[in-house]
Amino acid sequence: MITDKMKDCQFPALGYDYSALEPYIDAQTMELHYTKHHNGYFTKLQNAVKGTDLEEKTFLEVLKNISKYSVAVRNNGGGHVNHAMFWKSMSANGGGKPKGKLLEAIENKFGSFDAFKEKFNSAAATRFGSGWAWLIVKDDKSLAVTDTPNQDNPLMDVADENGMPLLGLDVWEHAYYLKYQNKRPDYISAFWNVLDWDVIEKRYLDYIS
Ligand code: MN3
Repeated sequence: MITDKMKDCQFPALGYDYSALEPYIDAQTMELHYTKHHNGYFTKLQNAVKGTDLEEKTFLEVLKNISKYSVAVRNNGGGHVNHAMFWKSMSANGGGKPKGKLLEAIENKFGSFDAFKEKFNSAAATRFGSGWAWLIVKDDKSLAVTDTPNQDNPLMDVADENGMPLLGLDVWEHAYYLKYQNKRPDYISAFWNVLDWDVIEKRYLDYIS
């Protein structure tokens, strides 16, 4: 999707019912998040791109050079890409651990899967205000955990640490407040129960191959 031209950008299907991730993520939050928040970023991005030279560029080109573009393209381009990836990272049959090469890479980098979880949870819990926590693959193919403010992502040239995102967790209050109120750490713990590790591992294998 990030290698598509911006003019070919489509609003992606969610791929499951709003209630599919219950009890971890409630149906009302899913519906508002997808139809209002994500759709809002998507629509504003289309308006910002229409009739400009961005139409012929790919998401990847634009994100990697985001400092050259408007705040509207940064916020809504990031908002669209981040959410499109987020929905696909989750499944009603999710949870557990990755297998194979991704598990091996996680254990090599962080010591254990639990140590990785702890690092990711901490990045998500301590991200001040709105933003995202990430598992990324850097240019040297090593893994890292990082976080970004607002709708930035690690592909953007403005990010503290760059890499290809494998997994992102939305920690904006709109992602959890109806069910979890101020208890962001409870939402973060619940997230592990809906992760689709097959999808995440495929991103990793596609990127390193
Ligand atoms: Mn969101």
